[in-house]
Amino acid sequence: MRIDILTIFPEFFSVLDISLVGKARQSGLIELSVHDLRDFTHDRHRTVDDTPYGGGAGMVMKPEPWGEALDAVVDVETTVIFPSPAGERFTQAMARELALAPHLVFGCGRYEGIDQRVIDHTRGRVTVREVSLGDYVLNGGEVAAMAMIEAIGRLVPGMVGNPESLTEESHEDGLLEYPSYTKPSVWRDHEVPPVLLSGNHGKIAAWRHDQQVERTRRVRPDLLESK
Ligand code: 6GU
Repeated sequence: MRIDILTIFPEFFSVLDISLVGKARQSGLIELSVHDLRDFTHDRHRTVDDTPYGGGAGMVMKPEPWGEALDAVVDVETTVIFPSPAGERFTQAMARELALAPHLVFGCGRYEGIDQRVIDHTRGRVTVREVSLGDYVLNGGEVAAMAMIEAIGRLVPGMVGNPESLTEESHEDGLLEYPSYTKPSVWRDHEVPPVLLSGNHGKIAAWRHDQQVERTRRVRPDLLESK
């Protein structure tokens, strides 16, 4: 998979050199490039923003640098993702789908957003998704893009040592994960649930499923309604 990131904060993404995504890059499974949006400006101050038409607070990112930057990285098989609190909700299902894409471009906006014509124009040429992590506001798309890249990157075929650890985790089956324990069997007077020491694999599987349902009902009842 190829990933291009467009941002005015390229140094933000140096953390991708470490972590699982860093290993995927070393092995060639993921080919990731970060581009400075200001390299696509032509004025002395490398201006990327301007005041909004119609008035209002904050600044809007100008269309011209975005147009040139996208022209430089987008081709026919590209999916362009614009992280935005006004986008559709990012989910595990979306991560699974995007992990199969040959080429992702993340357009990281700052300030009050990108001139809407950039998104509309790009949508006329390739697949475009405006995607939000959740119902809260970040200062820009960089942290959101990083979270999405980690969620997508670990699902790229060939990525994780043990594929079973992918199917058993939270959200893969629409439920939260069951609690996990390791040695010692008693720690500060807290015992490991005895069923896990029983050696009865049928009972263990049933207990874990009950824990998943109970935990989901308690903290995320919304996930049960959509099942
Ligand atoms: Cl994708 N961007 C911004 N700026 N804020 C967010 C978000 C994205 N997702 C949640 N909050």
